[in-house]
Amino acid sequence: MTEFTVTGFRQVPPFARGIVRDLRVRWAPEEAGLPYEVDLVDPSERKAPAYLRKQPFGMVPAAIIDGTALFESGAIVQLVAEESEALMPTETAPRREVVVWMHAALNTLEPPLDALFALDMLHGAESWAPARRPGLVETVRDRLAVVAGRLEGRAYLVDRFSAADILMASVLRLAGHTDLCSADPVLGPYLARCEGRPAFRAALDSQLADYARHEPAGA
Ligand SMILES: N[C@@H](CCC(=O)N[C@@H](CS)C(=O)NCC(=O)O)C(=O)O
Repeated sequence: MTEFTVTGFRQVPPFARGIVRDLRVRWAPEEAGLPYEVDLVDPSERKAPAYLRKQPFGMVPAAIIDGTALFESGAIVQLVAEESEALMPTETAPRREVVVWMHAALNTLEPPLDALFALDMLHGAESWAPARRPGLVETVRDRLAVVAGRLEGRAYLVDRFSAADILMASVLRLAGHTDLCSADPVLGPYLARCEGRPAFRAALDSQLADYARHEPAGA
């Protein structure tokens, strides 16, 4: 990989800062020690033809790797991980486990956690919200319990830090406005361990610095 550019939003509401999915895509090259550049898109331009050529759904993140336009945060993290043993073991069995846990994070944990995040941040005042929330929290708890079980006696999902932890920790951060992870004796320390990594701090700092640079005057 000689060229890696990540696209994130130029600005987002405060509740979404540190959550938007370009964070995980910045985190991966920080861990791998690979250089990357950031290219920001204004949210108002996300449906413009020029941006849709990079990300057909008009979302972030998008990325360019060696001239190829790519999208889907999980796919981008995986492609970066394939370049670095720091993120993807070379031995077959642990490599397969990393791929499984990457998909578990994206497909089994992220949907209910994202729904809870959206409910609490965007729809809390809707008449249907109080009826919807308990069932959603129960689903989230069930799935978090499986992750906690997997992490029992392990520092990371697959023996040592990998791309699976980038995705799982990024997804668990969606519950950061609740104590669902922080109060758990396994998930709380796991998330703190992941968030304490210098590469995570660098990725988060770079995302937050981009928002700060583009803060509207008088905000
Ligand atoms: N499955 C996609 C989801 C991307 C996504 O939901 N991005 C959000 C920001 S975190 C977005 O761009 N939302 C704007 C919109 O939906 O128009 C991925 O993981 O890349």
